[in-house]
Amino acid sequence: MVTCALPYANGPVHIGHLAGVYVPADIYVRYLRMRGEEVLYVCGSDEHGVPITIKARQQGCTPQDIVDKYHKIIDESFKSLGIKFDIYGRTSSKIHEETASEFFKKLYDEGKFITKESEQYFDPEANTFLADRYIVGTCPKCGAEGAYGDQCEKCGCTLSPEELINPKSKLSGAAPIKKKTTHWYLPLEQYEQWLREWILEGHKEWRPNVYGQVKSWLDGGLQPRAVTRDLEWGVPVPVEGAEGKVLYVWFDAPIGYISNTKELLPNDWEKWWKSEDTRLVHFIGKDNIVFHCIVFPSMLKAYGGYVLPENVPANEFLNLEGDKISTSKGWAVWAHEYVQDFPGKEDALRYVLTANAPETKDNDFSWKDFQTRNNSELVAIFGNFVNRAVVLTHKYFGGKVPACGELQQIDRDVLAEIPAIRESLEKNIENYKFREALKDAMNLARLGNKYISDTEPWKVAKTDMDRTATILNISLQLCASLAIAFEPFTPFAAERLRKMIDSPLDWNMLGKEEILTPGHQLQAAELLFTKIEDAEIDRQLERLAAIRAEREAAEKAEAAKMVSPQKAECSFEDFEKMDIRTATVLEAVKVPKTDKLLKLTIDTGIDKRTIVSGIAEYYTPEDMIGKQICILANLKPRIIRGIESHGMILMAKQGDGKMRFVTPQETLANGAEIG
Ligand code: B3M
Ligand code: ZN
Repeated sequence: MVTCALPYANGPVHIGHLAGVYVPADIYVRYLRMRGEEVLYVCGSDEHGVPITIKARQQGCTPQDIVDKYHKIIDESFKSLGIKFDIYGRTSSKIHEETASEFFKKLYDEGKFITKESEQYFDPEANTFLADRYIVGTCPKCGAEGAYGDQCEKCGCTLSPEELINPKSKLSGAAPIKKKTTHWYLPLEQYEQWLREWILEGHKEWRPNVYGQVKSWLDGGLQPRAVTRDLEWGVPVPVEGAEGKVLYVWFDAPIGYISNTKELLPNDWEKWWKSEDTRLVHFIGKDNIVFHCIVFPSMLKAYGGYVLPENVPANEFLNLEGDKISTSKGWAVWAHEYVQDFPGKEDALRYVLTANAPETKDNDFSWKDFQTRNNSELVAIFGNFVNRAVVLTHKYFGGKVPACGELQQIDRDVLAEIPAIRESLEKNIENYKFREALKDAMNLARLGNKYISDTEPWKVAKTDMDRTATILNISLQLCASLAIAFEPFTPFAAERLRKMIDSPLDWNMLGKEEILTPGHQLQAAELLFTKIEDAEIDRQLERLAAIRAEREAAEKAEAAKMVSPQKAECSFEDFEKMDIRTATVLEAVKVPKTDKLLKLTIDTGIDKRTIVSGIAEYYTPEDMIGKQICILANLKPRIIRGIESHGMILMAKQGDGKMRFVTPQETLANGAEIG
């Protein structure tokens, strides 16, 4: 039973999701299937939760409209990338509501929950409780407006609504008040000891990032977790007196794995969840670890009779061109856009996301690396080898697999390497090390490519057809092995290859010396992979550059509004000491060898003098000449870069650091006093 985290149906999936969860799971499942394991591969959309209701409100539609839209987009992107679930269900389905409801009810009836009364924010105008996301205000940490009650998206800090400055309801704009409400909680602390034994003692083989996160949660001590919310969108709490309450999205979503199984196999689902020989594996991203390793297992344990995960191979995050992927900032490569922009190159994305998978640490996706890996690995090694073997077989043997003659040392050496590669590939996949496994598969292609380059059958053919036959036979057997080894990673190319050489899909054949029998007819040669040109990459980079520029402009505009705090008090006498006057710039030149300094000759009405000012970043000398400005005339002269500066130009400086000189509303006589 293999599950993938249910994507939130409030946006499309991007390469971070693919690399973190769906591509590795798909590799694993395809591998198990080839090995003859009985596998059920389940996913679906997570269609509840507050962000979906917020998006609906913003777009003036219902939450159902939102999830209908994204469910379809996500489902199609998975299909187009060859990620083949047995079912891609949804948590707004009837069967899910029934299943989640029944799950809650049983725990409720058996007294597995506790209730707690707490004070929650309430919108007195909209007459409804407010989820943290529905409260916005000023971030206490960075001063940004529009920070949410749970998080500031600007500086990324975690918040609670209490911390927001000037909190407002997103619904009505009213200031929220606190109101008492009662919720059901799963007392996780009761499961702590059991979790310790099951995971910390029993699953030391889990990935260090997963094991470590679980350990730190357990060491920190578990608290009761609310499993209900005051909200309208979700599975209604099936208890009298719970009107206006729904199951918390993180309570119902993992039950989605079960309800989606039920949807597919109404009469046969239980064996996948309740029989002792079921192995359950959850593929997730690192932000979901606590829910899959602590909360959901505790729910299953409380319910009783369910199997627990054998492993939870969570990945770290994938960045994009050095920056964190962000849906709200548009900083992403969307799966559905990729398949449109690179038709026929689904495998290239799967390949690169696996080669770069963030299995042990966060990793970066860059378009240049994508291009290089496609062109110099898939095309130049794997594709090139297969193409040479098949084309030469057509050329010399009418497309029929030639017979293998007597082996030479170089043949024996190549054949001797294959079993170890296969063994390593299997071990790596079984241990969820998909990057390493892909390297193994690629090593097999490398082996073939080197073999055909070293033996040069196109030259041998001029003198020795028997030897040519042997070389091509060995090469074609390797191609057949590659079609098996690459099926989990690049399934489209693997299938094309199998069709081209008409070879079987059977893991047990991998590495065998006679997968294809002599005389066996090949189909016409077809390129397995094609090059990606610079222009295609440049187009993607330009798109990202535009997004980055837009974001930076927005950030600057935001920063410009920020106001520095007021300085310490000064006395009227302090102020009176300053002689501030109007003056006109007569001449302006850049101070040599500096970026920021202008040397200005100023008519102050009193005299003509020199002032050196750090405004060259904002004004050219030509901008300044003839401008009336304000100066602090009696500032003690200072030597700046060898020039005596006699006074200071008054500048207004805004939050983004931009400076503007201050000029009187209408032109005045020079030397007019300001105060
Ligand atoms: N939808 C969170 C996420 O996409 C959530 C996963 C649910 S798995 C049961 O990160
Ligand atoms: Zn902030």
